Amino acid sequence: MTPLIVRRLFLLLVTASLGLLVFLIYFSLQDDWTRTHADFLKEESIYKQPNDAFLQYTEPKEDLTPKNNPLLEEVDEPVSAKPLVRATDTRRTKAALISLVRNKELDGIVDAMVQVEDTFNHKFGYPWIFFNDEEFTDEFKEKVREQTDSEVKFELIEKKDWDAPRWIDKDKAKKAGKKLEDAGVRYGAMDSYHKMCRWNSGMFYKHKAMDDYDWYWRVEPDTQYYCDIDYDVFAYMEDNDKVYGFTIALFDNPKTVATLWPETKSFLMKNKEYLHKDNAMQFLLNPSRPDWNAQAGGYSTCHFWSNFEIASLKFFRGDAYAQWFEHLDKQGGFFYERWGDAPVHSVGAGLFANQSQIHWFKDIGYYHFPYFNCPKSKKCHGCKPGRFTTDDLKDSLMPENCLPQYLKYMGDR
Ligand SMILES: Nc1nc2c(ncn2[C@@H]2O[C@H](COP(=O)(O)OP(=O)(O)OP(=O)(O)O)[C@@H](O)[C@H]2O)c(=O)[nH]1
Ligand SMILES: [Mg+2]
Repeated sequence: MTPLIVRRLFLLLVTASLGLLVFLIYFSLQDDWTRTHADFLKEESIYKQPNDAFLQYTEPKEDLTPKNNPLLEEVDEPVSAKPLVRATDTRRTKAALISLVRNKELDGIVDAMVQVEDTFNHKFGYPWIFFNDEEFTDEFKEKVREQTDSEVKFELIEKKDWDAPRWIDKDKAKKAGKKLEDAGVRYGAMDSYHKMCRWNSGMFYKHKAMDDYDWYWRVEPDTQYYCDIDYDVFAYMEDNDKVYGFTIALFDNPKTVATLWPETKSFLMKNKEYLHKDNAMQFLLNPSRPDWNAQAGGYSTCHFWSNFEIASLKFFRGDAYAQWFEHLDKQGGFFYERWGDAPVHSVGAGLFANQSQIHWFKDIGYYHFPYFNCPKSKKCHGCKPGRFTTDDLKDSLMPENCLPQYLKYMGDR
C-alpha cells in the first residue's frame, strides 16, 4: 500500500502539470492571435531581401514640381499626339462606364450617372455596366435605364469571384479585422469591404462582361462631376499610349497596407523583367512622410484615388499586373490587412507601366467625399478652383493631398 502522503503528492504533481499544460497552450494560442500578419512576415524576413537595391528610393535628378498650383491656372483640354476625338466624329473605342454598386445606393448612383451623362456621355453614347454581388432589383434597373440613351447591362458577380478565396483563414481574418477596427481603420472589420477591395483590385477585369472592352471609366455613387468634357477620354488614352488616368492622389492609412510593398518586393525579386524601366517607383517610395514609409515597409502610401479612374483593361490583364495580383491574393493581405484597390492599382501602374502612361485628368472636376479636383476652366461649374477639401475639414485633411508629390516626381505633363 502506497502511503497516503505519496499519493497526495503524486496527485498534486499531475494536477500542476495539467494546469501548466493548459496555461502554455492558452498562451501559445494567444500569441498566435495577437501576432499580426506584419509580425509574421517580419519573422519570415520578407523585409530583409538581399540584393534589393533596385527597389530602393533614390532622389530624383530633376524636381518637376510646377511653381504654381496647376489647378489655379487656366486648365485646358489635354495636349494630344493626335487630334482629340469629338462627339461628331464617328470613331469610338471599345470602352464602357462601369460601376460596382449596391441596390441601396440607387439614389447615389443615379445622381452620379446623371452628371456623367450631362458632362460627357450623352455626347459619346458609351454603354454602362453595373456589377453587384446580389441580383439588382427591378426598381434599380428601371430607374438606372431611365437616365441614359446608351446600352445598360446589369451583371451579377459569381460567389466564387466575390468571396474570400479558399486559402483565407476566416478566423484569422476576423481577428485581424477586429484589430484594424480597434486601431481606428475605417471598415477594418467589414467583411464586404475587404471583398469589394479584392474584387476591384484583381477580379473586375476578368468578369466576362468586360471581355468586349479595352477601356473603362469607373463611377461610384454620390460622386460629383463639374466640367463639360467635349473630347473622347478613351480615345485620348488610346492615342497617347496611356494606361491609367486619375483625378485625385492621396496618402493612405499605412496600417491598411503594412505588407503590400514588402510582398511586392518579394514578387519583383523573382520577376524583375516585369518592372518597367521608366517606372514611377520614386513617386511610390517618396519619403515625404517617413513615418508612413516605416509603417508601410518602405511605401509612401501615395496612391491614385480609384473611385474615379479611366484605365486600360489590357494593362490589368497583362502578365505583369495579373501575376502580381495572383501573388498578392495568395498572401492574404486583402483579408489579413485591408489592402485597398486604390493603392494596389497605383503600385501596379507605378511599377509595370511607363510613368508617361499615367495621366492626371486635371480638366475633370470631381468630388468624392471629402476631396475635390477643381480646375479653373470655363467648362467647369460649381467647384471652387484649386479646392482640395471643404473649408471645415481643411486643417485636418489638407496634408492628405499627395498630388504635390506626384507633380514633384512625374511633373504636370
Ligand atoms: N455590390 C456591392 N457593391 C459594393 C459593396 N461594398 C462596396 N461596394 C461598392 O464599391 C464601391 C466602393 O465602396 P465604398 O463603400 O464607396 O468605399 P469607399 O469609397 O472607400 O468608402 P466611402 O468613403 O464610404 O464612400 C462603391 O461603388 C460601392 O457602391 C458590396 O458589398 N456590394
Ligand atoms: Mg465611395
